[in-house]
Amino acid sequence: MRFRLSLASTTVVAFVSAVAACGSGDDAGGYPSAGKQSTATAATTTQRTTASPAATGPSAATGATRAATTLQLSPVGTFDSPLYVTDAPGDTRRLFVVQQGGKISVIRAGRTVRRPFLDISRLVTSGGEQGLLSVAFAPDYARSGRFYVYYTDRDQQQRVVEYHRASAERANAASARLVLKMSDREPNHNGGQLEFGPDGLLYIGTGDGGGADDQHGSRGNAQNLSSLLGKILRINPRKAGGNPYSIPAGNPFAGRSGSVRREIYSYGLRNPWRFSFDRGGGALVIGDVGQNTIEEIDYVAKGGGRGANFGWRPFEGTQRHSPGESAPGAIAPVIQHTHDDGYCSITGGYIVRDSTLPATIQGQYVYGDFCDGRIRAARLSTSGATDDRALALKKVSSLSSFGEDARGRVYVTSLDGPVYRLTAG
Ligand SMILES: [Ca+2]
Repeated sequence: MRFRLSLASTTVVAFVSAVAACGSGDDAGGYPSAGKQSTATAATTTQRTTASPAATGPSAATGATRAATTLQLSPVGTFDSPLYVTDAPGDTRRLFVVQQGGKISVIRAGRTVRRPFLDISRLVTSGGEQGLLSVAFAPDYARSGRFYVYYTDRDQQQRVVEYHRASAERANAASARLVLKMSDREPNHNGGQLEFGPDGLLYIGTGDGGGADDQHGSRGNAQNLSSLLGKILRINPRKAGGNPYSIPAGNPFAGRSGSVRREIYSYGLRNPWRFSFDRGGGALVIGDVGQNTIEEIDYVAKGGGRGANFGWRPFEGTQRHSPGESAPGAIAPVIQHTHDDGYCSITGGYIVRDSTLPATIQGQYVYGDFCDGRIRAARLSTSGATDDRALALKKVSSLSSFGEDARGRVYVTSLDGPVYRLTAG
């Protein structure tokens, strides 16, 4: 994620300008994931032409009912630097909008409740890529009232903190319990997504620590299994004995000893700013922000993210980034977009399962890019992406995030303020 406010920061200048570091064309070793994207021209969109992309769409000629066939973005409110939307299990009346500065607001019956659900602004460093970055409500929230936030603290470290609600529209600010704190030397690449997976466990996206080129440590953080950075982590966030959380027995490195971090679920990520699980089938889809050249979407079928290596920093997309380094078993992206084409920071979205939307979009992944601003859709599988195209919707400036509620409705946030819902036109 590259926020507008960060444009002047030296770290982001490094992010967008160090072109000389890339594009070497060094193909040594190739990309190890045969059967995935096979093109050698990494700097193009992975887009396979299907003979009949409409085969999965509605049949206008035979449709007995006139289902909606177009989409639109319907405004749901305007906020102060919104960057995430979700709802809480068991409560379909309210939406929660995360704002970068440290507030979570409630929308009820189409109106924004004046008093925030949570305001931890005084605890948060906000600006650039830092701030209050997401919230996740526990699967048993209706009973337990537990929820989790991810934010950059006043010491510029990343924290996952548990809170409890006081009422449906008010958190108990005094209930804070630190779950996980990650030291972080750079202000950029902070991950920030929290998501309860289909297994009820908490998944946490972390950035590679920042700077540029995953520069910290002898081989960076993302390939380093002793670091929590550049990963998707999986934990049971409940307090367990004297520990603030526990390691699920099924974690890929749960049986390792030594310095390997047993919290790691997936690795080889640069900045998985937004990722999601397909509510229809459990696939994991990750928007991993690129360095200077390639933005990527990664896709694995249900369970396929366990122990998966997504290739950074040896590879940026499928292009060699760090010559001579290996990324064992790396899984290639299913979609790539280049900075040459105006992309700068991919914004991962959701596989659409909202039955009120047209059939043409059902089961397809919607996503975007912070700079490009168009909302795109594609059909994803482990063998690649098809029908990747921009939807006929207005551009969203500073496209910071997507969100999804319990009914599968999809939302889009602009860091400039507006929040929209994707609706039938
Ligand atoms: Ca960082």
